[in-house]
Amino acid sequence: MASPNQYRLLCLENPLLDIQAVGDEAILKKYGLKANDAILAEEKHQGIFEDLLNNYDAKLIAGGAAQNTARGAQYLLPPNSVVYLGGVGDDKYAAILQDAVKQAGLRVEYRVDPKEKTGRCGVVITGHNRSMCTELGAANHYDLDHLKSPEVWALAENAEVYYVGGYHFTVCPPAIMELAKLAAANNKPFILSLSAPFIPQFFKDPLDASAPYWDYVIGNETEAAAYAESHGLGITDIKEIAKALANLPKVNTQRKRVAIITQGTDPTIVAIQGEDEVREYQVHEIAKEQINDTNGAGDAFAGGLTAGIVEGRSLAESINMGQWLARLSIQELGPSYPFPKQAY
Ligand code: 26A
Repeated sequence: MASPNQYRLLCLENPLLDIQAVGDEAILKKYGLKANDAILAEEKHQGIFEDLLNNYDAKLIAGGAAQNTARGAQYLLPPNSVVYLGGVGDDKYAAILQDAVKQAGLRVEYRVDPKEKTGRCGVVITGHNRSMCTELGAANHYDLDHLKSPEVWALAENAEVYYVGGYHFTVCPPAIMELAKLAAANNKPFILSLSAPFIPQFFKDPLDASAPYWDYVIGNETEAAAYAESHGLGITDIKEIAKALANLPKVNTQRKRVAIITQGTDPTIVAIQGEDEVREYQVHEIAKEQINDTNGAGDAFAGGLTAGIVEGRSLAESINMGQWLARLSIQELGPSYPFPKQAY
């Protein structure tokens, strides 16, 4: 059971094990992948996981975008602050995830599927690009029954902030809507990440159904552009897209919506509902040779930002916490954070 000041942040999405390797043009071409993208695996991608493991010296790293964010937020918050929900299998990959979240001090409430395998994400690094190809497996079987089970729902009711990864729109939109409505009914912040261009493109309807509940919406420049295009906004300027997102209709009128668009090393754009001025925040610079890989940089940013929101810090400070954690994460292999912990 959770006491009122525990597990203040509840996150939901797809727990995955990343099979990450430095790749080359040949492997991108073989599987028809773009250098920088995130997609769901189709039939033609089936061999990629073995290929990465056998021929590219791939590493197994805990992943799943919002699970990375949850570990990141817990990194900055007091012990027992964050709980994460998603679906896994009963296998050695789930055991690796359990170990990683234990080290991070993240509480997980997994729906364990006895028949399905834990989801995998093939990550091909080329330079500063990463191409991700996901087979959701057991993560695809997350359901409302799990969220509504008494222990899990008690954690949801007890939480003060909600973070949902947009990738979950491919899995269980009703679970997202339950959390969104719970947040609005209690005037608690609901944070949504757009996650990848294919979400606004191909999961537009469930995404739009959740939009009135977003208190914070986070994306990068390509996700923002994909949103604008799939919604026929007729704009390409990132600041204008951020404004459009901030000013979509909103259910909980006690909070102004904040739209946050990251742009790699370019400044982070922030638009606030009803405000004309769009703010810009510089990223924390780092020498190129200090970068390990940028896989998970956006998730780390969201983790730091969300930790700031949980602690009731100002928007500027929360964004700074996001930039700080992203800078730490890109120095690690994959979506990871340095241990022993560094202090913010
Ligand atoms: C449904 N899809 C495609 C996904 C993902 C995903 N997490 C959840 N659902 N595709 C890639 N990822 C995760 O994104 C992280 C980097 O931002 C990868 O597991 C990786 O850790």
